Amino acid sequence: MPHAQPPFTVREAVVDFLRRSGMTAVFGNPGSTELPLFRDFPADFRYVTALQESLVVGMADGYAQATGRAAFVNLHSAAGVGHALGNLYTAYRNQTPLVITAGQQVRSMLGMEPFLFAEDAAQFPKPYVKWSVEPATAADVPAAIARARYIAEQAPFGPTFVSIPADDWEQPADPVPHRTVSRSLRGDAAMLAQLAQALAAAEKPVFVAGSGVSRDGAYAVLTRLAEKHEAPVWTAPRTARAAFPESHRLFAGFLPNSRETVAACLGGHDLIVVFGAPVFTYHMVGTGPCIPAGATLFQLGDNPGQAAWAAGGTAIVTSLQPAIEELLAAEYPVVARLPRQGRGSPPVLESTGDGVGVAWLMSRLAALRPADSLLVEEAPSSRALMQRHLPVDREDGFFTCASGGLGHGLPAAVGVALARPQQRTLALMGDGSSLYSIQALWTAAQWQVPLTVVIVRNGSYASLLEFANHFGLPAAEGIALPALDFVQLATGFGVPAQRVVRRQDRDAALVAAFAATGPALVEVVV
Ligand SMILES: Cc1ncc(C[n+]2csc(CCOP(=O)(O)OP(=O)(O)O)c2C)c(N)n1
Repeated sequence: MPHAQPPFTVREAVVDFLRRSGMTAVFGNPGSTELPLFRDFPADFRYVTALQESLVVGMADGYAQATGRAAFVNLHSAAGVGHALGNLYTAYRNQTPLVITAGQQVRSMLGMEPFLFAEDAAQFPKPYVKWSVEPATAADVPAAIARARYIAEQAPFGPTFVSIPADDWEQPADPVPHRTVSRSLRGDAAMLAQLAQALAAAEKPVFVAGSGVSRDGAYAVLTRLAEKHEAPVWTAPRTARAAFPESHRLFAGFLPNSRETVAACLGGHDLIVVFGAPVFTYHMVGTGPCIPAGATLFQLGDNPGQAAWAAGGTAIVTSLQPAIEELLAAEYPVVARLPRQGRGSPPVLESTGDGVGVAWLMSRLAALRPADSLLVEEAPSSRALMQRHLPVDREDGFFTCASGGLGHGLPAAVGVALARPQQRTLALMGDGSSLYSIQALWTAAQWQVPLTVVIVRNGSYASLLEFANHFGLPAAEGIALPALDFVQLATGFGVPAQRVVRRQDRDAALVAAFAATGPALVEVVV
C-alpha cells in the first residue's frame, strides 16, 4: 500500500498511524458525519459493519481481548454513541483497550445546534472512558487518536473517546511521530519481597485469580506459583476471563458472590493472595467481614482504583507477569505442605429420558468441541452447570462480560472469531441474552467467521426467577419468552441453523455446527 506523502490530511495522518499501530480493522456503523473517513479507504484495512452501535463496541471488545491490542471503533454521532453506552460500560469493566471515535457535525455549524449535533460530545461517554476529547482544531485530531491509543493500552486498559467533526478529515495535519510507550507496571520491590516471605512462611495459603491473569499473560506463571506453594486456587467472583486451569488438581472452584459465602470458602487459610481481581466483586448484599478472621490478605493487580477500595490487606499495584516471576524467583525456605487432592473430574451423566438437560448439553459440548476452541458465554442460569461440566484449561479459552450487562456476548464472540480465524469460537448464549444483539449473526455470516452459536432455549429469563425466589417473590413479571424461532432468525441473517429437541439428535447437530467452516447455530430446547 503506497504511503501518503506530506503534507498530510487528517485522514492520511490517522490512517498512517493506525497502520503503524496494527489497528487496520475498523469496527463501525456509518452515518453522514462519518463518511469522509472513507475517501480512498485503504485496501489493507477492513471495515467491519455491525448493525447497531452497541454491537460495534461488543465486537471490538471481543477482538481487542483476543488480540491483546487496542481496537479502533467509529460510531455515528450522538445517537450512535447513546446506543453504544451499554457495551461501553462493559468494556470499561472488562478493562478492554478501545479507541472509540464518533462523528460530529462540521465545526462551522456547531453554534446553531445543527441536525446530528452532539452536545458536549466528550462528556457523553463519561465516566466509562479513561480519556475523552473533542480536539480543539482539526490538526489536533491525529495526535489525539494516538494519545487515545496509548492511554487505552496503559494499565489499567480501558476505552478512550475522540469526537471528530465531519469536515476535519480533509484538513491538513502533521503525521504522528513514532513513539514507544510502555504498557506494563512494575510493582514495589520491597512489598513484593514482603509477600514472598509471607508466602514461604504461611501454613495454609490460598490464591484467588481473576481476569487480570489472562489479560497479562500470567496464566502459566501463576500455575507454577500455585504448584510451588501447594496453594489451592479459586476463581474470583464474576471473573470474565480464564484465570486458572480448571482441570488442575489445585483448582478449588468458583467463588460465590456475597460476603459471607466468599469468607466461608476462604476460611481456615492464614494467607490469601488475590491476583488480577478486585477484593471482591459482590452481587448479593451481605454483612460481616470480607476476609475471614486470622487471614492476611495481599492483592496484586494493575488497577490502582481497585487497590484503593480493597476490603483490607496490602495492595500491590503491578502487572502480574513480572510480579509473579519475581515471586517464583524468591528463595525463602518454603514451609512443607501436604499435596492437595483435586476436585475430581465432572461426574459422568446418566443418559435417561428423551429431553435435553442443561448439564447434559454442557458435558456433550465439552466432549465434542475442538480442543483449541474459545468459549464466549452469556447464559446466566446455565453458568454454574457450564463451570461444572465444561472446564476451561487454556489462557485464551474463556470470555464473558465483567459488567453483568447482557448484549455483549454474541457480538464479542464475532469479534473473537474475527481475531482468531484458525480456531473455532463457541458462543454459549441464553435465548434471552442472544436477543439483545441478535443481528451480530449477520456480521458473522458476512465475514464467514468460524463461530458455533449454541442457544440454550429454556423459553424464559430463567435466572430472574431464581432472583425472585431470593427476594421472596413467588413469581416475576415479564420473564416468559414464548413464540421465538431461532432457526428462522439465524437463517434470516444468513447463518445456517438447526433446532434440537431430543437427546438422540443433539450430538449430530453439534458435530455439524463444529465442523462448519463459517458460522452455524444450534437452538437446543432444554
Ligand atoms: C442489559 C441488561 N438488561 C437486563 C438484565 C437483567 N437480566 C439478568 S439475567 C436476565 C435473563 C437472561 O435470560 P437468558 O439469556 O434466557 O438466560 P437464563 O436466565 O434463562 O439462563 C436478565 C434479563 C441484564 N443483566 N442486562
